[in-house]
Amino acid sequence: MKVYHARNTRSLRILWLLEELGLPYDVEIFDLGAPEMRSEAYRKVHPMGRVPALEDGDVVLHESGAIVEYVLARHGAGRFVPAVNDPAFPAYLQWLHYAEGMMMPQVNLIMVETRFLPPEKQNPTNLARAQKLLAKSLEAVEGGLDGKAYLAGDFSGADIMTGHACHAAESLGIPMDTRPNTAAYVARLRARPAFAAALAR
Ligand SMILES: N[C@@H](CCC(=O)N[C@@H](CS)C(=O)NCC(=O)O)C(=O)O
Repeated sequence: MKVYHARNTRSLRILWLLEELGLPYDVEIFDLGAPEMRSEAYRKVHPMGRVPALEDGDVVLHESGAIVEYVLARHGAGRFVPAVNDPAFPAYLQWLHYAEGMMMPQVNLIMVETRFLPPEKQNPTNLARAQKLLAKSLEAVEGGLDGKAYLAGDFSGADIMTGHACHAAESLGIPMDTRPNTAAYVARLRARPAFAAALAR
């Protein structure tokens, strides 16, 4: 398998998952926003020139959540996914999708406002709104973690998705002191050897 990756982005999820599964993979690393990401060749892999993307033989996939589901279904040997009849399965689906549905749009906005736009184009109102919404989206995570180490029973693909979004929120300065479950969760995820190995690639 080959993963297209840029540091400090969602593509970390795919490296992390493959490290958790102990699967071999190649990685091509872009500088985020570099012209190569918009090249004709790369647009055949990812039509929008973004990361992550995955090649697995003839299969070419983009969308981090779809890649997580694909890798687990084809190569996971049953790991990191509760069975359909497992009581944790509905929560697994919810948190697998919550990351991209509720959290990452705000993470994107904060990144754009604070890191990519030149100062004269930055909009403090948009930034404040995104920070507020991202903090609000963490309330559900905080509740979902009550009495639990992971979001859906044992560590799962849901933690790769929403756990990574929590890691991103913390890295962007969303306060964690009022969210003890989430703070401990982010620390727990970062302490996993596979997470560290993915960061090191
Ligand atoms: N929903 C997509 C989002 C992909 C995405 O927006 N990736 C960002 C990095 S986190 C990117 O490649 N940005 C580069 C750009 O916008 O030019 C996914 O989960 O894969």
